[in-house]
Amino acid sequence: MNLIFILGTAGSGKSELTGSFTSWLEQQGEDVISVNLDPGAITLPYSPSVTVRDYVKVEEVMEEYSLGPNGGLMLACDMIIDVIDEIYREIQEFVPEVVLIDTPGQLELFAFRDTGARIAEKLGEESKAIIYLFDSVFCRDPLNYVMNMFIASAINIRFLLPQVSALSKADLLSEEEIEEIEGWGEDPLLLEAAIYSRLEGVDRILSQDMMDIINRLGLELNPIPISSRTYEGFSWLYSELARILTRGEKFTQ
Ligand SMILES: Nc1nc2c(ncn2[C@@H]2O[C@H](COP(=O)(O)OP(=O)(O)OP(=O)(O)O)[C@@H](O)[C@H]2O)c(=O)[nH]1
Ligand SMILES: [Mg+2]
Repeated sequence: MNLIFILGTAGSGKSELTGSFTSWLEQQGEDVISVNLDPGAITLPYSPSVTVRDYVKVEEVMEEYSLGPNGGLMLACDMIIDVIDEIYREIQEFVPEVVLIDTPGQLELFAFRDTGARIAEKLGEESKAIIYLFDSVFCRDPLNYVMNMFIASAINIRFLLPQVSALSKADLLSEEEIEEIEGWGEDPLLLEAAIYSRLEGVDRILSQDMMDIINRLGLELNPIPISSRTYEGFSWLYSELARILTRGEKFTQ
């Protein structure tokens, strides 16, 4: 079984990708299911095979513990740990080859508290990978692009799992904009030039320093442009995941 966690900042397109990539993989003949781990997702753009909301719902947690939306979501995310064994059992009943896992809207609650890493740990011996979404609408700005590199690196260090970056909602950008962002991924000098010409003051210094640190880590972060609307980039994303998880073979033999 191959578990693929989809992470990204709030609104970056995690849920849409979970739904659209599940359908797309089905069309490729893959035995795939989707799992929702966001206790706050009152509506979803897909029907998950397994959902944490059968066990933990943010609105009930808020009411029971008299918490606001953020406190409620924080506690609800922590509570996933208590039900992860049951969720895992439910997943196993499907005997899938690929499991796409949608994660909570607030990335930091999943990735930077204990929750995410402990969940990944609890899911045992399965092969695992992460898709990190760079939200393309924000990534037109080099400062935001570097911020995303920084978060992607932090996730990499935190989870220590193979990771693929994707530039979500690519249909919202022009071809030139996508090419520019792809260039930043391939050649740090192009990113540096964009930082220099488009940013000034603290933004410029911050971006440059962060970029230097990230580059020193030596991580491959070049995001693959994808769209859940047009399915652009899905073949590329698929082949990257297969390369990482199954040495390029199809998941379902
Ligand atoms: N044009 C376009 N819009 C997209 C795409 N993917 C997501 N969106 C839109 O972006 C918004 C956020 O998408 P979601 O999939 O809910 O993002 P998310 O990361 O799950 O959001 P939260 O869980 O609330 O943090 C929605 O309005 C989507 O319709 C895409 O590929 N293209
Ligand atoms: Mg979502």
